[in-house]
Amino acid sequence: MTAVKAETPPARLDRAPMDVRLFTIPGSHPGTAARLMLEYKGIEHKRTDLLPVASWVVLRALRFPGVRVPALKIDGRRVQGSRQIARELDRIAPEPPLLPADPEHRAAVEEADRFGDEDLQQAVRQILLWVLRKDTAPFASYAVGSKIGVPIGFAVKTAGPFVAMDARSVEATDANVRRDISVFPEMLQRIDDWIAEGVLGGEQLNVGDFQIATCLRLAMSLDDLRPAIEGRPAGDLALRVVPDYPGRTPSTLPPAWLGPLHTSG
Ligand SMILES: N[C@@H](CCC(=O)N[C@@H](CS)C(=O)NCC(=O)O)C(=O)O
Repeated sequence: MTAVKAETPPARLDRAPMDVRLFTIPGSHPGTAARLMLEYKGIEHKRTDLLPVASWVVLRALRFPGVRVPALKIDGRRVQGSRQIARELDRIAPEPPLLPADPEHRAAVEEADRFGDEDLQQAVRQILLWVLRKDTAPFASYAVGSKIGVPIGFAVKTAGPFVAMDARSVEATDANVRRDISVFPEMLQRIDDWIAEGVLGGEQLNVGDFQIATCLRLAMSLDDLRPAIEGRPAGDLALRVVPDYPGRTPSTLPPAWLGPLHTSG
């Protein structure tokens, strides 16, 4: 199916100007979700791209409560986490809403948002970090369009210990990655079902769309995962909501682990 660009409404001019800065990491899926939700709301903002792990120190120094991105400063206030950011954006700029008003639709979108934030996001993160720990070279491709403050070649050369720390911190172990891959087809089916039910992929996008589409786009940057996603409703949604996503990682995962992706659907 042809990718249709996400409809970005015109920036609202009747809002008092705000000083907004997004802190993210190159290729971060929730970081991209936060950026796209800001754009969807027409909220002008600046962005600081941080290197993984170094981000922990910077966010602490900036007095954010946690060490993960996305982190947002709005007129001096600090909001951290993609779900919290979505709700704060709806509070400060209600139109267009990220959470639908209809209670039933809202509950379904909230569950999709939770699933994206807790389940899908972590599965994709564990798989990517497992792969990057074997070879950091693809990291450079995720930094295209980012301003990380050091030459990307230098960042890649020195990335090994940081990626290893990051992989440890998210428990990107063999067992977890094998489990992630084995449940991936069920996850994709769940997303296809939400699209069929109108929870996701409607005319008006919602937080679940941004949360899930960005995870899928990051997953599609992995040559091992992309064929399982593209050409189905979940893949079409990903391309519609996130037309551009940096990064490409060649096939790296042991072929024996990929069996569940080939036997599905
Ligand atoms: N579920 C959280 C996850 C936040 C998270 O783990 N972000 C990752 C990037 S995707 C991070 O900050 N990692 C730190 C690092 O890589 O050093 C959210 O959506 O905000």
